[in-house]
Amino acid sequence: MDSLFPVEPIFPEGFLYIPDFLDEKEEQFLIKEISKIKLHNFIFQGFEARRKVASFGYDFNFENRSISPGNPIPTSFEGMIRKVSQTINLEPKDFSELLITEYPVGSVINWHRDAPPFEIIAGISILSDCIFRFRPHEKAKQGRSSIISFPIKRRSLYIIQDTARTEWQHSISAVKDVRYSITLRTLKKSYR
Ligand SMILES: O=C(O)CCC(=O)C(=O)O
Repeated sequence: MDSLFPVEPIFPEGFLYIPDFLDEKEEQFLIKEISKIKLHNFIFQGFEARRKVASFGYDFNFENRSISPGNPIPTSFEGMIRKVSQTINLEPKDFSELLITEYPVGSVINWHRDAPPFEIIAGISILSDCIFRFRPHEKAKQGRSSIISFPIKRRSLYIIQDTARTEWQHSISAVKDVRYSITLRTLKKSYR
């Protein structure tokens, strides 16, 4: 029987979701800072995705799967990085990479696990909501019934670590309105 009440999805272990992580003033500040940054089209295996990105701290090259030091993380993001790190008991310097992504209307991010050098992933949603999805990484476990799909609100924070990071893939369905995300990632010890 269908429930009259919305049922909270059961998130994979290691996934944390914090709605209203930013207040409206903090979001406006970040929108202004993002507007100062030149974003470029994301290229994966020779194909141009519709989303645009800019990365700082480290650059992961998706063509040869290598990592190299990148442009320094702009100081204007320090307050937000401090707030995220306090929330999950890390030091701001633990976040080695900051990625800004712009999703034009109708754009997606396909099923993936994040690049191997990175460990803990923190994602802040800006300007609009989206539908976030998880599915098992192991092919044999994949199927329609194994997809966990739920809304991620603008101004929220999510954290992906542990099993959610290693045993699950994530994706974002076509966005209805322009969305920005700020992704912070820590680097695994073996890559430092
Ligand atoms: O936009 C997001 O929140 C997800 C970003 C992501 O999964 C990625 O850049 O690998």
